[in-house]
Amino acid sequence: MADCLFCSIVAGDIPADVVLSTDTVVAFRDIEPQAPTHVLVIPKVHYENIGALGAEDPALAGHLADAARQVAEADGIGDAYRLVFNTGAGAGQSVFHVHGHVLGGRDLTWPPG
Ligand code: DGP
Repeated sequence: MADCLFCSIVAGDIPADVVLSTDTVVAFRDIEPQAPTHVLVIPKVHYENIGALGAEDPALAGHLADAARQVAEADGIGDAYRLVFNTGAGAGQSVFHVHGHVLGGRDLTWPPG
């Protein structure tokens, strides 16, 4: 999609620290990490948010969840990590290409702020 930051990362036009790439999913380290592990998992195809992805391609949403598991296990946090999808500007979403934040490597409090 034109003018989409994460589509540009998928295309290789903007560099990223990619930790996993499959036929359908890419995972790369967040540029503003909030935890020792902070990786974004995204589908290569553009969907605005997790609601749109889940409604239109639930199998791909499952691939995203499995990519998060693989990333967490590779970083040694497979037993304790958080997978967050900010959905909508009011919930903190700033990039409107669906992405799951894989967070871990420190104590994660609840409820989140
Ligand atoms: P959200 O606020 O949930 O939409 O999360 C967007 C995340 O994207 C935020 O944690 C920072 C990250 N981010 C923004 N621009 C870039 C970038 O150019 N490269 C990388 N790796 N991460 C980015």
